[in-house]
Amino acid sequence: MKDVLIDFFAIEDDRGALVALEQFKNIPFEIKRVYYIYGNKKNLARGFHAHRDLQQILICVSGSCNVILDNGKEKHKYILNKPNQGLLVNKVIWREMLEFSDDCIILVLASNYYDENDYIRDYDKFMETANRV
Ligand code: T46
Repeated sequence: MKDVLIDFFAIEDDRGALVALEQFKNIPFEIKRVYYIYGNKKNLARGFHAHRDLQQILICVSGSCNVILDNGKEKHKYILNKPNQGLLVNKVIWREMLEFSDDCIILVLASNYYDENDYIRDYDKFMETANRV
């Protein structure tokens, strides 16, 4: 699994830093939905699913967390702890999010509207789909 961490340009000055996210510029898809996840319990993992078509970018804008990505052939653990870095999660990738810091806030940019039918929540079904793509 390569090229999934994207470093965003941060405009820094005496006041702090600013990162701008723009579709088809530093975000490789049309952004149709934005949501954020916060208040997570350190030991309660989230995710455990893949998406059939959805592409997303996860940005840990505060604190830190770990994300495991699995494409059916290999798994990789990413530490997200930089507000100017995004993790691109392509379609048909199993994801697990864990080890949240108390101040963790994950901002997610998504390529489509919420659709429960796009989720693959069963690992065996995910493997069948991953083996077909
Ligand atoms: C993903 C990871 C990173 C909605 O109603 N609208 C939404 O846009 C989303 C994302 C979720 N929901 C509902 C569905 C569930 O009843 O919110 C509840 C919690 O969602 P879920 O259990 O899927 O949360 P996570 O943290 O396991 O997964 C979420 C996204 O669902 C998923 O697409 O990739 O964050």
